[in-house]
Amino acid sequence: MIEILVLNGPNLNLLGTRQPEVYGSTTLEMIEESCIERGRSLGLSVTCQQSNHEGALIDAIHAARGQKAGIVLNAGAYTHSSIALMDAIASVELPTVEVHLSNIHAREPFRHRSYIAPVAIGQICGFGATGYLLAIEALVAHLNVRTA
Ligand code: CA2
Repeated sequence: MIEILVLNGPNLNLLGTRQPEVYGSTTLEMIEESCIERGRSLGLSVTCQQSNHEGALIDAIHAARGQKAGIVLNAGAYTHSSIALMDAIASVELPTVEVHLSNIHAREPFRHRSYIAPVAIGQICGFGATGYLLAIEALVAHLNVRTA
């Protein structure tokens, strides 16, 4: 079975508890469950991980090499700062869809730059939790997986 990794970065474990006006009221656990369910309906196995630590995210990306068909990544604020994460994505050569709950381009200028975008196959932002499901579908389309 095709397997994909849904990887979330710093502070996203707090989803649904604070700043609902920016990030919505859906918890990370609910998002992960919906990703697993969407994967199931598409005939994919979805594994979800979250870390607040840059190195742990890099380790998860490295571990995905040869094990997963692709990655859905919300790198949180590391999106705007981490050349190390960019290098990790580039090094594993796995198709990666960048996701953000908020529309980073409509926010502060420092959020407009993404170090992930140049090494991702595409970016989905501004659609809240639905963005993760759109990202899974985009990844499936990219992989040309036959859907169930
Ligand atoms: O919109 C997104 O998904 C972001 O990746 C979220 C990051 C932010 O730094 C990016 O610019 C855009 C922040 C995640 C913080 O999540 C929280 C959730 C609840 C309460 C506080 C923070």
